[in-house]
Amino acid sequence: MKITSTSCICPVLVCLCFVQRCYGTAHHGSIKVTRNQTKHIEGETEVHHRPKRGWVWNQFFVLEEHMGPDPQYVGKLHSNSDKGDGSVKYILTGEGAGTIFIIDDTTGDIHSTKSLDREKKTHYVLHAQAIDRWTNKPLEPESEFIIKVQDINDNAPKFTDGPYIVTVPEMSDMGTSVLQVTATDADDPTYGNSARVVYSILQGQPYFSVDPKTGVIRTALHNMDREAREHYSVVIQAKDMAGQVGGLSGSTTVNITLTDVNDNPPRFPQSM
Ligand SMILES: [Ca+2]
Ligand SMILES: [Ca+2]
Ligand SMILES: [Ca+2]
Ligand SMILES: [Ca+2]
Repeated sequence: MKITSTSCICPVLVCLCFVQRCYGTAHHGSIKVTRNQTKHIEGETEVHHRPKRGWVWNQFFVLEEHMGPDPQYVGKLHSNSDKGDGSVKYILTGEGAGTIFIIDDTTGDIHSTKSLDREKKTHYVLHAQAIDRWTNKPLEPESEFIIKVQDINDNAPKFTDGPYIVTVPEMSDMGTSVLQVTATDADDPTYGNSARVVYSILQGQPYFSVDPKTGVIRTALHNMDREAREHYSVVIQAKDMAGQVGGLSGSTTVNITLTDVNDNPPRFPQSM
């Protein structure tokens, strides 16, 4: 919270009403939070932080990749001095103000007019002002807040290093590590399972296996004989949503060649 006004004579209360968007549902709850109070004690400014009751109070949320025909509702600014007679004018400045984010200067309602991409920009920093429409005097100290772009799962995992070419000695013990593959997912790793990747093997069983969590590929048989078969084409899949149905997936090919060990004693051709 940044308080830019230096002319606080008495404790000022600013109420910002926030509509909290619950992930993945159309449910809206609302929360009204009282802002920090500033008071002067012997010429010094002391800021008291109130408990936030588990809500991140100075954030709005807007869902990314919104495709609807109408602007998306973001939230509402509200000043305690607003009696509903239209004398309070709300002003929005900062990132995307007036272009992406439009405010109704009477009601304080903020809408997003464009489809946003969280993978390009995760949040916008804006400033809210409430002024008297007739005198242009500020009714509240200007305050900073954030509009956070809420993630949806719109990026499949990708193997940026593949395809891979590796070797493993023939006759290796079962469970010998061959290679670790890694898929990256551009979605938000801090929320939900949109970027939580699980690995599986699509092709290459029963000779090889992959660890679902680490992506480590191992030999799954012993006695794999180069003289019987030398090349294996293993296909590994990475699926987000922790591997659940509906997750997005990407795959890569791992070309594995068994290298020779000296396991065939020389034999003389038998003469008839
Ligand atoms: Ca996106
Ligand atoms: Ca994803
Ligand atoms: Ca996303
Ligand atoms: Ca050999």
